[in-house]
Amino acid sequence: MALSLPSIADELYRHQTAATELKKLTLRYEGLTVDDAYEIQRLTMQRYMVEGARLVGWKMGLTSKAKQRSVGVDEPIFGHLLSTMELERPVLSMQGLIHPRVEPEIAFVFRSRLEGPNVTARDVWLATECVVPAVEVIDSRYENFSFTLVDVIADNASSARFYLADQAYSPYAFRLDEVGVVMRLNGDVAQTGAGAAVLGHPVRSVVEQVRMLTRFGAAIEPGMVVLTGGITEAIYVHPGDRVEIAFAGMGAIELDVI
Ligand code: 0L1
Ligand code: MG
Repeated sequence: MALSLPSIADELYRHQTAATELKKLTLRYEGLTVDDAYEIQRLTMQRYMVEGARLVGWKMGLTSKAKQRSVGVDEPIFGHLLSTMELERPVLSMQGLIHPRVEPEIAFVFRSRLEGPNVTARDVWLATECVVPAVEVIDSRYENFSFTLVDVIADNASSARFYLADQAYSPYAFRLDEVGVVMRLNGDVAQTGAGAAVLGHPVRSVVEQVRMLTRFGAAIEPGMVVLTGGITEAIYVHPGDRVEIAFAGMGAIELDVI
């Protein structure tokens, strides 16, 4: 089928807003590249912004070796975070979602702009206002949560919802690579992990985020949030579930699914 990136973006937007699955783009459109996929992602997100959503930050995906292996890649990807994706309370409604999964993350919130190909971890620390425990809800719009790299980038890196805990912390309070996480589903331990699962250290994820954004002429702006990536594997959730995520030394998030 002939490639029209705006019409593919239109198709994705329709499936995202209607919460309906679609067949992988790469099965239907030959020759789609990673750059095409980021352009589809940008065009899709623009649709939401024209309707009033605000760009509030970025998310890094495929930041753990396990996730990279599952897609057969060795580098992370990124997506947009919109104001409409942010949960004000730790309550996740299944409305508008297909087959959501949740994963614990550490979010960075920025006080100053970060851009450029040569950004370092030191630049990231200087620009960081605080770090916050977070939960990301991912929800691939593809059938069976199955995709290639190009498909998932076009689908905004499976981004669906996110929640930041009420309490923020100084970025210097803890070694973020050593922060341990225990995620329980309805009282049973479902996943455990540590911050080091995120590219070795969550700050590396922000460095990568800035470098990748630079390629596309974008930046981290003051006030923005970056979700650095899953500390554990994501787990499927269903109505009635309660997910408790304990971040050692950083409190806990209790998320109810309705
Ligand atoms: O946040 C993530 O790491 C998800 C990236 C996309 C892959 C997936 O949906 O599992
Ligand atoms: Mg994630």
